[in-house]
Amino acid sequence: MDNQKDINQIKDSYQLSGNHFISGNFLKKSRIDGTDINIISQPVGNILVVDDNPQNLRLLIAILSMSGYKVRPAPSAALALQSAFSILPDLILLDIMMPEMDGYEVCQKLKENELTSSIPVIFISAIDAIQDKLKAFQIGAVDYITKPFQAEEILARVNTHISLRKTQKLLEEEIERRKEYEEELKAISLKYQKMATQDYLTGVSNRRHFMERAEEELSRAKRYNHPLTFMMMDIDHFKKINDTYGHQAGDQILKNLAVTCLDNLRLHDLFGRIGGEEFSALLLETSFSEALLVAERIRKNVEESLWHIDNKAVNCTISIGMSELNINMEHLNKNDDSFSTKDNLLNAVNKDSQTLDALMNKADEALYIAKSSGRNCIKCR
Ligand code: GH3
Ligand code: MG
Ligand code: MG
Repeated sequence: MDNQKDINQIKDSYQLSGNHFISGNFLKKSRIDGTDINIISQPVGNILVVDDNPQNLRLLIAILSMSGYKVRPAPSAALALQSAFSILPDLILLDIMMPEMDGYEVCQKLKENELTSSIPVIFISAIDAIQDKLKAFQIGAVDYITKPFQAEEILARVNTHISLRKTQKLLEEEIERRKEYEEELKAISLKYQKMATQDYLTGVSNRRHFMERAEEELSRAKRYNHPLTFMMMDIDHFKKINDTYGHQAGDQILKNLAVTCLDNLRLHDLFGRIGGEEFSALLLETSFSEALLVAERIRKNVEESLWHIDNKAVNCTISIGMSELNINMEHLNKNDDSFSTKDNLLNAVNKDSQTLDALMNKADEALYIAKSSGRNCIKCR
């Protein structure tokens, strides 16, 4: 094959159509409003051509450059790998038979690396055996062109794979954009969920969330006759603490108190800030006597804590009011004949009257008694 003649023919046919090739860029003549203007296009793709035969290399460069592709030649496998990793090409035309390392091995190395694995590789080889073609596809080639090749065939296949690659890249970018968007949405939704359920200052449940969860747990406890205790806590003379140490110190005390309470409750107990300096807890599966021990531990911990806020040692006390779900434990879940229908009915009526509001009111009454009994104490109703 007379390569120089081929190249000249390709150039001639290109110039006949009004286009010119200038050093890697693609000069296109256009006519707008009767005036000829030259448009220099960006390369339509970046192709690495690997062939140890200089004539083949020159011919392929000429064919591809003429179509506006930016072409990088690599006359050996080693240079091909070096070139591919330094600037990622959009496509690789790869000769199979080369000294030292053949095209298959080059392709395998590219496919093994995350950076280069998705670059389409077209084998271009004089080997025409089906086993070799199959091997090429098995190791990840997208196409196979046999030598001697036609310029039109090279261009048709390269154009197809370049445009497939572009579509694939666009899709990948779109998927990435959507993933980022979804992450953003998730973060925003989480933020609003937190805002809707958490107390802004202490991070514990806010009143609404606490009440919602408490309603659920109360109905579960009633259904399964499980014990449950409600606790209402209020900081003693908090107004005075604010007046003495400042509102910010007061805020810090609210945060510290929340931590102290959480430290003394079990993970599945409910806890929330239901008012300015009022916190509530719902102790699940907990009888009055057990809850009393927890309440006393919290009261004592708070009383004994000395919080250092703005270089000042501050302490406070709390009063606690408690109420329980009265489930009449001795009679329940017994298939015993002595447990009369009347007892059953009484128990049902009793449970129905024990709404969350009723429990809270009772705990509130107990808290009122604790305050009027000198504060820093626990009262039950
Ligand atoms: P008692 O022992 O009877 O409960 O007295 P008290 O002073 O704690 O109760 P009172 O209801 O008179 O005052 C509550 C104070 O709590 C007044 C209010 O400014 C303060 N407070 C409410 N919310 C916050 C808050 O978010 N931060 C701070 N620093 N103070 C708060
Ligand atoms: Mg108070
Ligand atoms: Mg109060």
